[in-house]
Amino acid sequence: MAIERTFSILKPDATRRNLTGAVNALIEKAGLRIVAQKRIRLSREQAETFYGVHKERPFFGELVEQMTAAPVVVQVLEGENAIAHYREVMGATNPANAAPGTIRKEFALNVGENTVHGSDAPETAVVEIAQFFSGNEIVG
Ligand code: DAT
Ligand code: MG
Repeated sequence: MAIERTFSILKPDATRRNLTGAVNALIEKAGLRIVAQKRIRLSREQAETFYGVHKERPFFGELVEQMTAAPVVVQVLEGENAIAHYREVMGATNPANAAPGTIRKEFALNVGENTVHGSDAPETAVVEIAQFFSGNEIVG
């Protein structure tokens, strides 16, 4: 295994309910280091670009609406096997299927408002990090 970086978003349902610290506590308890973080409001264009892979899906419009409805916290997480590890810490996309102790089991409201995003592969992690952070904003 190697030290990796992955891209994370604390979604609007998290910031709205003041859960930034609670979610970060689970991230840090899992041994992932938050090496970059900022709170921003996504533009429609940013959300559409970010979730472009899903643009033909029936939930795309709702997804963009939800992601732009309130601030998000974008992050870079670092650690051993960080990409797959963070997916485990997040839990399944639908919180009904998420394992106990995962972020989505603890906090997600439903399959759309599911509290966090995490990259699904090394290639997507690189692209997603570059959409939101310049190299000197990431401090390992
Ligand atoms: P993940 O966020 O676990 O990587 P994904 O990439 O399949 O899941 O989907 C991206 C987001 O789109 C997901 O976090 C929430 C939304 N979404 C996915 N499936 C959905 C569905 N069936 N209904 C509503 N929103 C959905
Ligand atoms: Mg995904």
